[in-house]
Amino acid sequence: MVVPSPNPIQRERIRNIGVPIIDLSRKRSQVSDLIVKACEEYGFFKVINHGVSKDIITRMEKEGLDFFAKSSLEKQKAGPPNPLGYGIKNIGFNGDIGEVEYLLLHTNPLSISQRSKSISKDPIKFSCVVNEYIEAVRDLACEILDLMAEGLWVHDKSVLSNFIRDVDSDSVMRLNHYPSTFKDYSKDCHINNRIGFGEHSDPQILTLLRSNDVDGLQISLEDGVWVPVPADPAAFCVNVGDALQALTNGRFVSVRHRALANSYKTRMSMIYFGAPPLHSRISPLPELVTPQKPSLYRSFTWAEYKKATYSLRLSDRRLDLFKTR
Ligand code: GA4
Repeated sequence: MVVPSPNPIQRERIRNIGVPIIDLSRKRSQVSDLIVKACEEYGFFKVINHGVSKDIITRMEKEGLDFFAKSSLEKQKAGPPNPLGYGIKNIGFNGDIGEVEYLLLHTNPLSISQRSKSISKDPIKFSCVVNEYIEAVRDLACEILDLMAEGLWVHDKSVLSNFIRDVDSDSVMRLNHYPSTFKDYSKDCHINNRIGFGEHSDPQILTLLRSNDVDGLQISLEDGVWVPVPADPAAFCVNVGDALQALTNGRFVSVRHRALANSYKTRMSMIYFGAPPLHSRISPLPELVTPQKPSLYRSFTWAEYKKATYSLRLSDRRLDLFKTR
């Protein structure tokens, strides 16, 4: 069975009017329908009026910028990324490279407090700010997952959010810093469209990304067609991850995306990846499996999926390994 892909009319629409922007302050039933539609068509949408305070976002952004402004020697103290910690250019363990430096953190407060010592001169403040941001963004992710469950008419409305609410959730938070690629060779100005973070899908359930006012993110609607997602610091970009594609039996699409480092300005994104606990089992929700639409994926634990993820390259279609046929 083939995973649904957008038809030419949908593709034209997204090219002309851009990615769906969903106002969370609208009527709940309308919002859940719009979210389901966006996840089926694109696996991607933006949310506005999301309720995450500007203050929390600004404080997190400042901690990130302060960290990346440090000397390379200072930053290396928070590395190497194994896979958590500070990394530069190298992504994962299998030779993927990008024009990016990053900080990858587990969302567990204990892990954050331990890591902060090598990240900030004021580790207590750093942990507080990060924990506060993660809590706010996790709440938003849970709300979105509940809206999805409502729109999908599944029996247990918390079945999706429970995975990331769990104290043992394996969720991670990433700060990506893409330095400007503008070079002024006196009269000659070069702007390179270098790949900051190459094409991939996110392995987890749901991703919430917020960036500063600098473009770079692109989503792929089908192989070779890239749609730029204009930066919008007031919005969160939300995308379906592989685990949610499996849970919805392929109804939602885990969107392939990438980031370009092609700007005069430096881009920084702050990304929350909502994941299940390692021992959690992922299999298509029973309501979404019917004789007409049998299970597309076999059941797997998040630990199993993560192991497969890290054994492959960034752009590999790892969910294919878990197909039933
Ligand atoms: C992509 C999504 C998240 O950023 C991430 C990435 C992870 C990493 O940077 O360590 C991976 C990548 C991501 C997928 C394939 C593997 C693992 C790098 C890589 C080559 C933190 C994640 O969970 O998967």
